[in-house]
Amino acid sequence: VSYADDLVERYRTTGDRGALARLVSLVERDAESFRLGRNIGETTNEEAGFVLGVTGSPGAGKSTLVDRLVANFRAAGDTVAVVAVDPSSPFSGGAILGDRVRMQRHTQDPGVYIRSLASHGHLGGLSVAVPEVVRLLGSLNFDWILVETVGVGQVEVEIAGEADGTLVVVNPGWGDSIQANKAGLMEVADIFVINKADRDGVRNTKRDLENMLELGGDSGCSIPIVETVSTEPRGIEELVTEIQAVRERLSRSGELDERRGDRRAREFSRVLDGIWRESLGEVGAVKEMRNAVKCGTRAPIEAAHSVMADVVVALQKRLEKE
Ligand SMILES: Nc1nc2c(ncn2[C@@H]2O[C@H](COP(=O)(O)OP(=O)(O)O)[C@@H](O)[C@H]2O)c(=O)[nH]1
Ligand SMILES: [Mg+2]
Repeated sequence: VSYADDLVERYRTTGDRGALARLVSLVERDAESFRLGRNIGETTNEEAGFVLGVTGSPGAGKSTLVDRLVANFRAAGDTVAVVAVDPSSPFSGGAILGDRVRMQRHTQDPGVYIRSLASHGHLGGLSVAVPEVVRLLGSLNFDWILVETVGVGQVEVEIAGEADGTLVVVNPGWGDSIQANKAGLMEVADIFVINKADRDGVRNTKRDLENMLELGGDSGCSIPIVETVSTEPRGIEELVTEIQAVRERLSRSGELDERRGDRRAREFSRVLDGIWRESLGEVGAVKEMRNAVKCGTRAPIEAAHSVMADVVVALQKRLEKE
């Protein structure tokens, strides 16, 4: 039994928080080794819990809202894990610290687990650790896994795409802000939340959202728009009702399984790309080719295709032998 399996067992039997924290750290450090080192048959729909992405601009009130959602889910007897993803960008200065403070009241609750993670992997793209940690928490019988991300760039929106369902949090006046990756957010939203609805401009923002959704061709399957004031709180129960409805609908229609399948396929491709790039880079002929490109004796595109053609031929020969 591996160290990781031992920790899983310890957490499952005794609820040992230290074991859980160490598990997540293992995954964060090296998600691939963690997965490779495990022999439990976790292959397909192992996630029991629903992964809810919560995304939006910095300061939109995501953490305050997540804190309210946690309280609401707990009151209903559900267990909740929260993953706050640090975009490691200039936007995030102090954000994670703020998140901790805003969710502090739940840290003593054994039914709640809160953790922050970095969004960027060693190659700069989406970290393999985020989906793997989410999958781990899902397999540990948390009913809800809330993933808070800042919806500013492509990678952040990609993380939202890793969820079973996604809340996009905006504020009144959102239409004027240029910080958010709007097109990306429209694509991933299952529910729009207009938070800080205690401020002016709620009606305009709602109309803007409706227009954008219509332009995006979503008039057929209407995406709910819920108004909240997380600080009071106001609108949280309505939001939870909508979240439950989305979960129900996705589950019943089979779309949940489909999304999870797509997610696994994407992760497979991402990991394969990485392994492929790393192993090919170590081959002598590829190193020579890279040098030739550097010196200008070969053109980058032509050289890449040439390497690829050689690899395919070599692979085919080997497969024919077997
Ligand atoms: N007026 C008002 N302020 C809010 C509301 N929700 C959150 N805030 C405040 O907005 C600030 C940023 O909130 P936070 O949850 O950290 O935003 P995040 O960066 O999206 O996680 C904090 O000072 C909150 O108290 C709301 O509904 N109304
Ligand atoms: Mg936050």
